[in-house]
Amino acid sequence: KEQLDLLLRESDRFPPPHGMRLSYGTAGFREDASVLLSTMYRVGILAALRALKTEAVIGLMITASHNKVSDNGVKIADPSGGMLTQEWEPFANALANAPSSRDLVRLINEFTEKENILLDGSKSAQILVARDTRPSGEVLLDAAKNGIGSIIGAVAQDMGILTTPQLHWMVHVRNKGLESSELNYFDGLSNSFKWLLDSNPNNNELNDWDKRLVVDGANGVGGQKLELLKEKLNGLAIEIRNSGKGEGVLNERVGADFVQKEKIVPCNFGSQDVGIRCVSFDGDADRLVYFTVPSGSSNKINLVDGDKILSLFAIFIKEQLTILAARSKDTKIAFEPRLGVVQTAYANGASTQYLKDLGLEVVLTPTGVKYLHEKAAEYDIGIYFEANGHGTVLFSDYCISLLQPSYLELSNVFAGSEPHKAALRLLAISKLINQAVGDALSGLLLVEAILRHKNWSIHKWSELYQDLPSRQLKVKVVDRTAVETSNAETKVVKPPGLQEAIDLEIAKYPQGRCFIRPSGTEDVIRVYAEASTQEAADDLANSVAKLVD
Ligand code: NG1
Ligand code: ZN
Repeated sequence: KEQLDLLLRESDRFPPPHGMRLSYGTAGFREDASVLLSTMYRVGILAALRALKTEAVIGLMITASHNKVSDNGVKIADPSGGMLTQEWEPFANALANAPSSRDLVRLINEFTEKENILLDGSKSAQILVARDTRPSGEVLLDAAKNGIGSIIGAVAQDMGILTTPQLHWMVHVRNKGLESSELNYFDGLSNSFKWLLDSNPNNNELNDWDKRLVVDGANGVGGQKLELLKEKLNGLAIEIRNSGKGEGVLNERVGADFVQKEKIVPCNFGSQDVGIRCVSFDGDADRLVYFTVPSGSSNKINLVDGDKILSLFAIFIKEQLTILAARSKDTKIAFEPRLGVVQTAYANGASTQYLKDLGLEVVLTPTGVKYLHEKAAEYDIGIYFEANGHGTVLFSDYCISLLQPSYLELSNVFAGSEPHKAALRLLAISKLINQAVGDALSGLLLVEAILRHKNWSIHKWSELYQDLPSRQLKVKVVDRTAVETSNAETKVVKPPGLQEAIDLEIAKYPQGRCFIRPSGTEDVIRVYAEASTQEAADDLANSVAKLVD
């Protein structure tokens, strides 16, 4: 009774917007910030219920990532630090769209009964909440805290301004009973980075590798956090631009999304950066792409995207596994870790071919980290990346246990031997790279450590394979749900006849590949096309966009 009164009273303060259908998409709820108050409140409730149900710490992150500064959004981190289980998404949608407080309370009642969640205050629940640097974040965070406070026993712990992956990491380690402060996060990154650099046999003969690195912080939280982390790093000369402290606007002509989609220099980059290794984060620092500025007067860049980051990680990890597998006959390890690579249909076709030619197992999943992550977790070591720069490397607990020095020793893999070093490098990678979600800060450090190991310039790295020319477009539509797809989004199944029409277009272009899908974060249909020349890729994308219109 007390609980129901509290819910009714509080939720009356956060009426939902009229005539809107909210949907928990690929990255939670995302809309113009002005309509999100009730959604935040309700997602606060959702997080509290999830914490009660799982009896674990849950995360609630307020961000709209690479979207424009006037947008905002909210997503939940499950106990593992990964995305909210898909099983709860329908309930999330129902909650966000409940027309009145009475409907809301009825929904909560039904759902908690079905899920056996006790609302009598007999259990406590903890939710870590954080936000990115968007100005709307503060008020929205308060609404979310109100939602959490509307469930008796649930307590919000405000972590302040964080990158999305920092919050996911905190949830992940907190549920393992480990220390989870921001300082712990920075220490973990800097220590494992140092360890990887020190384990480099070629440490003294650097030539191609350049210490200088220029970072585009998208005027968001990533640049600010890197300023702090930088103090703990040796061996890198990092310059941060678009840190959010100056005039620039979040994600406006800056950041990973802009750089990857437009393939032109972000603001405050230009001829002074020719040939230097540059990297762009997105607005909440869960994505990164590298690039270089070529000489000449054009504003084009050479993009080194998520597919190439994935390829670099895959090469290095595979090399370590090969060294480990070449251990002497009297070792007792009978373990050959299964390495898998996960991409989406947006991966450049040349990258998929390259990875397969390396002998790697490559799988495609639909867009959205939740799908990639889930697939990658099936391997002992699973590497996933979206072309846009979101990705990470997952190590199974079993794999990590076999890389421990104590286990290696027991198995006659002795300190100082090459297999021992390779195992410890893999262990350092598992500590460096975020195990919960893609993370621009840890991704950057792993790229840097590997380039240094291999003594590669960014140019050398970029030449691993030549990207096929591609074009991405978005088409504004009234109802994006009219398009349905299958086969990891590569085939349209609804409306009928559309796929056949797309196939006819594709057939006109050598090396042509094209697919469309409804965006999970914007009211658009996305079109992706690849072909042997840029002109052909543009034409193919444009003609398929016309079919959608
Ligand atoms: P949608 O809007 O569903 O395409 C975009 C990205 C995803 C992912 C999410 C979450 C593209 C083509 N899509 O999803 O990869 O990053 O945002 O931020 O880049
Ligand atoms: Zn992001």
